[in-house]
Amino acid sequence: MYILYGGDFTRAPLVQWVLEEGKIEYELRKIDILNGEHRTAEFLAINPAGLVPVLITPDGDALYEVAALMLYLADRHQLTDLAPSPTDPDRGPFLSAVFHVAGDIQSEMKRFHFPHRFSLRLADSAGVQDLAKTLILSRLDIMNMRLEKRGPYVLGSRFSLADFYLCFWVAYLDREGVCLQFPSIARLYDLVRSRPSAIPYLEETERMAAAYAEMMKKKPGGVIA
Ligand SMILES: N[C@@H](CCC(=O)N[C@@H](CS)C(=O)NCC(=O)O)C(=O)O
Repeated sequence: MYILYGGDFTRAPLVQWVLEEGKIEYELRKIDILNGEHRTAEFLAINPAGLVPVLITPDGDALYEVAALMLYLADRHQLTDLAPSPTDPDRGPFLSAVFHVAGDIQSEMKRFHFPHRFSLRLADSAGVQDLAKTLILSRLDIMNMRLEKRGPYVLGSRFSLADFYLCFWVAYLDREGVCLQFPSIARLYDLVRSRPSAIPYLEETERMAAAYAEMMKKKPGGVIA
């Protein structure tokens, strides 16, 4: 059986959603990152980087990097409705979208949520957060143009985990603002959010995003050091 280390205010729900879509058995072990559980000796022995999520496979490997976990599970369990197989012509555009979200959107979300780590002075934090948001919006603008030309999903008429991945980060951002500004992303968000398996995850993510934004207001010096 798989073991997933995840928890609130993490991106682990992305992996949980794939596990549940694939009806794959797993045990969830919650790590409370607000209370620093990701930095305990016990967790660092599992992932020395001190980052969540981590997936322990039935073979005993400890895998990390959320995009890798989603792709690994989809490939390993042949969930071709979530990830086109390596010989499918859609595989290239699919990988391209997944890596774009991982490398260019998700990484800026880290700066958006942890601006204090990228600021030499506390006073610079708000500017770092604004800059991260501006960069994310410029990338969503391009995504929006692509969806406008060839939507409604990232792969045209075919849903894939790339859509859920993108929507997860939209849910963690200023969702309403993004949807107003980018109609094709709004349409995608509505479509993904209407999928029964996605509803609880996106709703929960919307709640987490609102709660995290409140915490950031109260602790401008950083919710997590
Ligand atoms: N590149 C990694 C980043 C993982 C990551 O940053 N996880 C966050 C939770 S979503 C975390 O563990 N944060 C704790 C921290 O940064 O101290 C991935 O995509 O899986």
